[in-house]
Amino acid sequence: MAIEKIYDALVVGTGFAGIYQLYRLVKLGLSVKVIDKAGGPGGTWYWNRYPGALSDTWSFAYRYSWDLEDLKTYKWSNHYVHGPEVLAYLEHVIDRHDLRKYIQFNTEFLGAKYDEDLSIWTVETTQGHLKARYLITALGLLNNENWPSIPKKDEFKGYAFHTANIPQNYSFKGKKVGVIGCGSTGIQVITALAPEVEHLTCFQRRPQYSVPAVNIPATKEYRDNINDNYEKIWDQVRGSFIAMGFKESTISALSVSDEDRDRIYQRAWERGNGLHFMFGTFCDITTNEAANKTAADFIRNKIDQIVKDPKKAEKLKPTDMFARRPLCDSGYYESFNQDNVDLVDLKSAPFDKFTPDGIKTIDGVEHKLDVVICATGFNAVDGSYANLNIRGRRGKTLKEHWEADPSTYLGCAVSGFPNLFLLLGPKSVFANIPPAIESQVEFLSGVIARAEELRKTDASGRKVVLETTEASEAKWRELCEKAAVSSLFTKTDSWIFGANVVGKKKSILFYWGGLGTFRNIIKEEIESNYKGFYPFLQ
Ligand code: NA7
Repeated sequence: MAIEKIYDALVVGTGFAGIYQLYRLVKLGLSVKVIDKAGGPGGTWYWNRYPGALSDTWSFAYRYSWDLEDLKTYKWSNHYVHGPEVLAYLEHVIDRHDLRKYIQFNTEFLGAKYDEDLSIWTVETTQGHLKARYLITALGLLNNENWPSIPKKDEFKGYAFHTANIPQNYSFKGKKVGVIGCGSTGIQVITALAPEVEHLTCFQRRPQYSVPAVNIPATKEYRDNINDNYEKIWDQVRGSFIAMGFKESTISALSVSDEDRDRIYQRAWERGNGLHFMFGTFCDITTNEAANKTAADFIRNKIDQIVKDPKKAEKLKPTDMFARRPLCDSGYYESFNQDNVDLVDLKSAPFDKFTPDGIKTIDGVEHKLDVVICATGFNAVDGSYANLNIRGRRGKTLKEHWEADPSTYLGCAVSGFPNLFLLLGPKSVFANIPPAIESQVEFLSGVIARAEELRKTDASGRKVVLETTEASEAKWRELCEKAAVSSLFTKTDSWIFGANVVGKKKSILFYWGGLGTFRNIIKEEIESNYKGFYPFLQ
């Protein structure tokens, strides 16, 4: 009988996190296997290929920082990157570093079981099982689709897609399209489809605040300036709060005159970027309700100015706080000036049911549709693990462990689940994704490197057991609670606190202390010889 291969490490996922983790583990000289349910790399970007998909971080900061030569030579054309460009970039990184040979696509991760005697994970996939000493899940924050429950879907003669799974050869041109949802995804889909479809019906439950993206071409001068300063730019990103490549404001919105405040908002509106508008203009928009109102009023006024039909403008204006993931767009509000774009306010007329020809709302109106796009978001963060059967010590499942709260240590380790590491697991830092991932990957690669060194020199043949404790988890939970307490995001329901899925308990899913502080915390952890994971060998 052939001896079954035991990999040193198995990584699940080939998005930004999985690819970089693979690169670092290979550099450590470990045998690594990567699996992905998709037919190609890209993770979130592989699946979310809806019309208009765009990263709303500026291009220069939406990439890896660890390959300076590539950073300075790889081409990007605009201030933001569209989905296909992100995919092409990740393919390029894989080829540049010869990583493809480690990856097995079309292989879905179903679950894993830890063997306490051997310190080995057995991983169940749709292509059979695999064994590894370390298991690293890079599943992404947004991979478990959230569908609206509208009765009688089977009766609808047209197609209904979720934005994370739109067939690539499907053309919306000339069709009657319904879009449900107006978060980051919905506003991008609506803006992209408005000019090409026969009719667009936008089903909106709670309106959101959006500012222009200003996705202009990157001139040679702009690019040269970034290239000349790239190291400094990344230093600033890593030390900042939201890590988006701009300096966060330190001025209160309430400390300046009305005229100055408006001038600052207007400048930010013209410069573009939702995150810059929220964090780069004033320091207290997300922490002080009065400051928040000044930003919300400014955007509400803009909606009034842009949208010609006052009834539509009224519906599009949010009344809650400006305290969800900030959005930016390339003409979202302007789309509603087109005759072929309608807005249905679901608060006054919720869904009744699907009909063979569309969707009926409870006011009796039947909205005739050829196709429905559900831009209804995800069961995010811990939701990425909701359908997996991961069993740690004594057969306890991750689901059981997270029943009261999705606890982790530093967003990446779970007590009772030795040698399992989560990239962007619950309570990871809330910040620009690539640098947040890099921080976690580098930290984990460091702890694994240290454990491997010890293992190799350990004469008694003990095994690596990298396991955090319940006490470390509890301390991290407390820190996450403290960091979140002042944020107005806690008072405005969204996926960020798990408040978007029917039946899901609200919880703290991110560390809100910022990337700079998070990096200081992991630096202390390293300097203490990884106290949260001690004793390494058992
Ligand atoms: P989001 O931000 O969760 O937005 C989902 C949208 O779908 C939002 O407008 C929801 O309305 C709406 N929704 C969800 N369920 C329903 C039902 N049942 N009926 C009507 N409308 C519904 O997801 P996105 O994909 O846009 O963005 C996720 C992240 O991706 C984003 O934050 C970026 O980080 C990238 P609601 O506001 O809850 O009333």
